[in-house]
Amino acid sequence: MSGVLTMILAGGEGTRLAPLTGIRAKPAVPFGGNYRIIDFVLNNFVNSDLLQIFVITQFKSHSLMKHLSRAWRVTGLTNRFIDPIPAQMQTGKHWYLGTADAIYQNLHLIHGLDPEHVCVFGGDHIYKMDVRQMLDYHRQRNARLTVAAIPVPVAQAHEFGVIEVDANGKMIGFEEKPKTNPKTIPGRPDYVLASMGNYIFEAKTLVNVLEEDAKQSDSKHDFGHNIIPGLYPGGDVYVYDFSANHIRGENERSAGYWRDVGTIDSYYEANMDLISVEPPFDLYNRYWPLRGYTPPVPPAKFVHDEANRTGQAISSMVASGCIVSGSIVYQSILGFNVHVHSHSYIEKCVLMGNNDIGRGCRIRRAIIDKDVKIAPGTIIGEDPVQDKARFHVSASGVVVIPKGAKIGFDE
Ligand code: ADQ
Ligand code: ADP
Repeated sequence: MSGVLTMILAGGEGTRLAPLTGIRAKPAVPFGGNYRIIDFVLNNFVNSDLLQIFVITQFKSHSLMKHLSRAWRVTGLTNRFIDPIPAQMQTGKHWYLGTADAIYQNLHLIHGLDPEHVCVFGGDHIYKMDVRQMLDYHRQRNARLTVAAIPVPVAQAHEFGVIEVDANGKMIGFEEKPKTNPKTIPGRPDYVLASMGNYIFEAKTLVNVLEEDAKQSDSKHDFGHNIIPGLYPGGDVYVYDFSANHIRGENERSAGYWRDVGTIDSYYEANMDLISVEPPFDLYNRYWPLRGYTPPVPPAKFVHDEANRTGQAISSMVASGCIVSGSIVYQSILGFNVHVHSHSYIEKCVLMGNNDIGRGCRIRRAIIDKDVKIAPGTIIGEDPVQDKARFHVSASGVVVIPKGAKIGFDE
């Protein structure tokens, strides 16, 4: 095998994505009709033929575990695996104290496989990366650690680890989520170089730094706050420019596409990216298949209703099992098994699946979680005051309806 072990961090609380994370971890949140957020990073590793993967879970892990067992089961014929790891309190009576502790508590898994390199990647970003190219970069430099990075607008610097790099790609500065005066990219004062939260460690370096960090009582035991700032001054920490990553069949529009879908608005916009006429993120590249879980349901169906109105979906993506009958779906994403009844109009919405939209509804700019039923004649997204009184509404005015809600039946 390649001597490369992967640990996907999928245990964060995801509070900023509430209420979608009310009952499930962020990596398990449905995305793009057919997928869960974690599918994208897993496809990166599977398409890179790196198949020794542990998925480190913690908060609200049941939905994620179910998804992994159904969509990502790898048989035991070879030493390839995708194994979900529950939090097990391996080092005492406490959950993971931070991302570094999440790996520290699982060091026995690293010792067991004795890899040369360990990829520690986040579980909640939408992007495509050929990880082999980052590994080549890491190996060529004999790096102790390589951090993937991407330019982001300076206004967002406070959400990221901000990196300074020399002409050879060596890390010479790092500040986690700077509140003021972030270091901008030389010659590009509107941008900072942000850490993507994806790391490739030389295995023995990782083990050493985690063991050291575990002894520090004042540490947050976090890669961004403690491990990276502590490691780079000692040298041999490199920065991998994600925009140099190339995947066959991708065009210039999609190069460097990476979204942290950490808030309702960023999650919503990333979904909308998929249905734009020339999408910056391409689900249809046959050289980069995107797997997920597909339930055994029939094809989507579009039907004339009794008054001969055509059910149609325009500039939209519609998953299997849906029925759009005598109604119009415009610029929207429908997950599995959504039924939209006659006289309804759905615009710029994300419906996650198992939804029933009654007759004569008008719904705009809403995220509708799984198993939500909406009564006939319901109007959402037309009157901001009413919406705020009834629903969770995001900063940009997107209405979010949590899983299983029944809307309009008893009002
Ligand atoms: P954040 O985005 O704040 O910063 P963080 O909350 O540390 O990310 O989560 C990173 C990953 O670890 C996520 O996939 C999350 O689900 C998981 N995770 C969080 N806490 C965990 C825990 N206790 N146990 C297991 N998994 C956990 C990080 C970096 C920044 C970088 C951004 C990029 O610290 O430097 O810029 O990611 O998004
Ligand atoms: P969530 O609200 O996050 O979907 P669930 O526990 O309902 O929580 O679903 C989690 C995972 O379980 C899904 O990703 C999918 O893989 C699987 N799943 C959900 N419904 C079904 C089903 N009817 N049959 C088989 N698998 C399912």
